Amino acid sequence: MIDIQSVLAHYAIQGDILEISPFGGGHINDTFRVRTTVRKYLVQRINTEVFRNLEVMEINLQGLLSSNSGILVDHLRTSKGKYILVGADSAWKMQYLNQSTFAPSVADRIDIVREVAKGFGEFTFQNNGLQPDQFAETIPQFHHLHKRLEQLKDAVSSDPANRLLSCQELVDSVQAFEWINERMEALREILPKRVCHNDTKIDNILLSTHDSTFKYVIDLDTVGPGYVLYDFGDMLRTMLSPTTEGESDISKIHIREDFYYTIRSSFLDECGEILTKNEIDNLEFGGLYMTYIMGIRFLTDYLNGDVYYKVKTAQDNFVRARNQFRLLELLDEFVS
Ligand code: GN1
Ligand code: MG
Repeated sequence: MIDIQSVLAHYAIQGDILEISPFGGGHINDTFRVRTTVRKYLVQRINTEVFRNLEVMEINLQGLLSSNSGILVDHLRTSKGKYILVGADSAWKMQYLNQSTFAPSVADRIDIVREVAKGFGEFTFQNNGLQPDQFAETIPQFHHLHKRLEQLKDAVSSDPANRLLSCQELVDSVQAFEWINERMEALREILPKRVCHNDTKIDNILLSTHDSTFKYVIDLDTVGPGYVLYDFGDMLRTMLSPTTEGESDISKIHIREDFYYTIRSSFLDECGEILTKNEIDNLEFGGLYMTYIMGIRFLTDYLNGDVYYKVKTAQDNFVRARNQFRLLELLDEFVS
């Protein structure tokens, strides 16, 4: 904790520190809650193995937060005026922790799903005025399926953790969906780039604890150029089924049609007017795209021996991948 105390000294926090405790369940960064005599904050250690270009992240944050009108949580700047504190062997950022809000983790209520979709719809609408070419990807080719397929193929051929036999069936199922990559390559020619969130899972919205209405969009690490179908797609991936990514009972994964219509109409009510016909026509395809890419990424990490996502057991990435491929099958039936 001494480490964190010295980080906090770079930000003008109010009050005396009473408590520092681990917070939330992201797969990549480490987040801590700081309680002082005056208020609460979140301080986050950025995983610099994953986010290697902190300058890009800083520029993106500055561009985004300066245009924010009320839907992004305020971040603190260091005494040098930066959002990101870059140390010798770690990097940090800090934001206010809003009282009376919560991040949903499972899509068990349709009113929650409506509010999450509304939040990301408003985010899309507000970012319409931003120039995507003034932002860059914090992780190069983050949602580039072709690259993700290559990474999987490398992991299959080198099998560094000796796990291929235990997931051969999943590996075989990847090929049947390679058409998703071809379709996306064609869409890149006709879809406009936007400043997107790029990680619109259900957990990345804060709702009011009083009435579960939308308050803030959070986790801005991956904000940068992208396509609206990425952001719409990740909502479908995480909200059509009432299960979490780590669900142990695969039979519980199913698609709720009414949730689908709610997500779509709530999102489009906020930003439909700024989207092109091509974007609107391909929103559902985004669900297939993001589910496929996440299945591939979890499977690749399983094969590589859990070097990217945090895990508690050696089966975690396998279960996550298996669940994504099950969801993908169901989604494919649903949209066709
Ligand atoms: C990671 O760490 P977290 O939960 O914000 C990942 C996303 C995945 C998500 C799956 C930088 O996000 O792409 O969709 O896990 N972020 C990164 O839960 O790889
Ligand atoms: Mg994230």
